[in-house]
Amino acid sequence: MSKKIFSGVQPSGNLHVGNYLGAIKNFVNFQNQTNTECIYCVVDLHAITVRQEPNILKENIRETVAAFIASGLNHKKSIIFQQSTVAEHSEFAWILGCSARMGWLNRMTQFKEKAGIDKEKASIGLYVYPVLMAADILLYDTTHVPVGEDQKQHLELTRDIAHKFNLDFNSPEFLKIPEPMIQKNFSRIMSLKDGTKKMSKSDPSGLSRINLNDTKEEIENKIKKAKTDTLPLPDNSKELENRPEAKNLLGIYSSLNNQDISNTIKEFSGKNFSDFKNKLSELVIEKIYPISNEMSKIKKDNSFIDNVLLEGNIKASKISTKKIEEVKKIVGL
Ligand code: AQP
Repeated sequence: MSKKIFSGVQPSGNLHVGNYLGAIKNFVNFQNQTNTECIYCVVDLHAITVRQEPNILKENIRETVAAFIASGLNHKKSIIFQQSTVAEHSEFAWILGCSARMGWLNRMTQFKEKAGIDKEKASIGLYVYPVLMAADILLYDTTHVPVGEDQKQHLELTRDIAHKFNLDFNSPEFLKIPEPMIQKNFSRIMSLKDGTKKMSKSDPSGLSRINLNDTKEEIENKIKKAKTDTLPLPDNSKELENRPEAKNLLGIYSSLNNQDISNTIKEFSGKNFSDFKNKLSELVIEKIYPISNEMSKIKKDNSFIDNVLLEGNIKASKISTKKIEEVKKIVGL
């Protein structure tokens, strides 16, 4: 059976190693598989659920495309496009919002985390964003969605909404039920300053994450300052359970090197953090710095980036216009 892949990244700036290892690296793997059609979206409508500076947003949209291409995506093989240019996403989100239930949205933990204590002041967009995400995915008859572990609950909601819509309108199998593709190992990269918190674009501390556009010196400095504990590195994975920072750094090393954590543990068992951090810096510079370098070259050519998006927007519109027409017919609009 052929696969249809859809995933998105928010152009909210500060793209980091977590976004790369949890999502973008996988996007590239799928692109290179046979019988697989890939659609990757710069989800700008998701980004504006929290305040974005208009001029910076425009730049961040281009920067996200630059990160996709610098990481190995090829716009001739995959559809790369900008969500807000394909109006069917918003239109479908409204229709799906009429099938989704409040109780389901109330359970979304990401809303609770992002809205904080005073959730009355959060935007309605932030609350209903998982419905827009469902529309993004279901519009393209997606079969598989590669995402980081933090998006698992939203994917389950997407599946529930699709089931409910098919049931409500007596159209079994009209909306395809997508499968999440979450990496088994290190699907959640943690902050360099707190191994219990997700590495995140919006963390106010720049030292908490390695950005995809960091210089070699910035990478070295951030790894040097990353939080650790005082013990030498362990010889078994069980011991890592109570050592979140050690677990995270060993995980980043394993994931970048495409190796099992057990091999990384074997390599560094008994060593102190400063030796390990030197090796980790070397590896991050080897794997991430070329992406950073390539991103700055691509970013110099705005017309190239704009053309990549224009090409992708046309291809995405073609698919989504057809699907929304079918949706409207089923709903009776
Ligand atoms: N720390 C992470 N580890 C693994 N995967 C991650 N992803 C994000 N953070 C990590 C995955 O990256 C993809 C794109 O994420 P996004 O831009 O849509 O938004 P997000 O999940 O909200 O990412 P951030 O960095 O945490 O942004 P802010 O701070 O704005 O909320 C997704 O597949 C995500 O799972």
